[in-house]
Amino acid sequence: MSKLLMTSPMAALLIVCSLMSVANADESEQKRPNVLFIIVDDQSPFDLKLYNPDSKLDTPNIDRLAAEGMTLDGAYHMGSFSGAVCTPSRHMVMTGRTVWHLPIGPGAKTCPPDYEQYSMAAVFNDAGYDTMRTCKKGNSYAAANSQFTVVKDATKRGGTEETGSAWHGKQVLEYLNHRESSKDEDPFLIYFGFSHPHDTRDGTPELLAKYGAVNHTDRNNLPSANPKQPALPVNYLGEHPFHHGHPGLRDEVSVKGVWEKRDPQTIQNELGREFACNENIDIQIGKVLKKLEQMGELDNTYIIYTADHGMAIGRHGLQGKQNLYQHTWRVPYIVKGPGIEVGTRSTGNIYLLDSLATICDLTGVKAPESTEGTSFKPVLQNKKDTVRDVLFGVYNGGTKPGMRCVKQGDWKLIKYDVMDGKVQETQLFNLADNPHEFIAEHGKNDPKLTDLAEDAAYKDKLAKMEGLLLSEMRRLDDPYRLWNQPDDGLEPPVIKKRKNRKKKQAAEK
Ligand SMILES: [Ca+2]
Ligand SMILES: [Ca+2]
Repeated sequence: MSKLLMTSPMAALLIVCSLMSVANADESEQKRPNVLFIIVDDQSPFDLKLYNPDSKLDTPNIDRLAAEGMTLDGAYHMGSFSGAVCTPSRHMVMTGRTVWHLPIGPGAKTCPPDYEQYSMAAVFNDAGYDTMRTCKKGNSYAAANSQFTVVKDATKRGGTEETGSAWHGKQVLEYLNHRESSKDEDPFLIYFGFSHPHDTRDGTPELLAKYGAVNHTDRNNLPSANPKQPALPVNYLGEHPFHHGHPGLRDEVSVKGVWEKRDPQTIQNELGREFACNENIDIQIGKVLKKLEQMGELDNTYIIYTADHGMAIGRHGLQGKQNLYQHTWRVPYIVKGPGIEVGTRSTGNIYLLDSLATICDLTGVKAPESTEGTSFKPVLQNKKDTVRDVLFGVYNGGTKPGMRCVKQGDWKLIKYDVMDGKVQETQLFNLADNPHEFIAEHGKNDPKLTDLAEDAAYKDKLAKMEGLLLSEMRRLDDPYRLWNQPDDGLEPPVIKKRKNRKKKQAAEK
């Protein structure tokens, strides 16, 4: 056989050609995909038209990502044991660890001391990627952030190019320009974070005017009503029917422009500010997409768009991120990139903490063994609709044991055990019938559009969801139990008082 091939010129040509095509295939395989991970600070998915068709927010570039990729409807963050919800959330993004197994908080003992060596940038550096980040500073995982080769972090919540979201965009554009001029061919991981729409929501003058809002600073007077402002959220309330459990919480009492006010004028103005900040973020994303396109890198880049958690701003009478309603527990999540079918939508049932396992899976980078996240690549490839059946959430940065929720299918249970036993509340929702989680105070006069926990017809469903919640708390090493759960012999963690807390809070105002 080999003798025949050696003596036949045609066969020799065929061999050369086939070797060349193998070499070409190798070359294209070696061009590994890039990752652009976009994360905004404090954004409800329901701000976006993608998740709420009634929204008047314009985000053409985020819409483009969705049109060219997949939108996930069931994306959640697992929660927080701190009033600074950002902090555990960003630790989960960086490590893929579950909330009670983070290198901070009650789970610190489950992690080796140098845990940043297993975090996002460290993993991608080891795999030969160039890593760069820009984001706000603080309430984050500093040691993991410093693993990025290029770090351009600063908190930018102003209304100008230099003091606002454009600054973060500029850092990414400068980094890409530098790669281009130095002909750097290594794949990159860029963590493109923003400081907005987190308060203070100082928008640019043009975008504030578009959404009829002002950067309101006068505590003694209300901002003017303006027909250009966003409408009140569908589940707006003037107050929450019972205490949320965190007295003096900054987000509920001292955000500039809102304070403790929940009247329509204050809320609509603040939503206008939020939208102005959101659209400004979208403009910066547009500039980066254009640059990637011009460099010929856009089609070889996985682009993720998400937020560290959602936000209330008037929904259910709340202002902050310290609750477990859908507007705040859920996050926006869009992925575009090679192999993801354009314009698709999926449930997913993902956590933010699955991000690391997933970007590793998509790029062929080995995920650290300590990650507890699940890759949802099969969802992105339309092979599966979900990666898990049950979702768990916690907020207990205030009084203990705090709030918990669990969701399975259309059913969701939220429990509140706060204010030293003075508030012990249970809510049961069917999200297919009642997606906005209307409660009695919304006065909908429809037996389906309310909290069903007190309705005897759902007694069995309630018991099942209570059982699911307890099993998730046990599975995830939740160190607390609620009033109507067995104590399991647990000793709740001792919470260290933070020094200079009062001084720090005063400074944040
Ligand atoms: Ca945040
Ligand atoms: Ca390089």
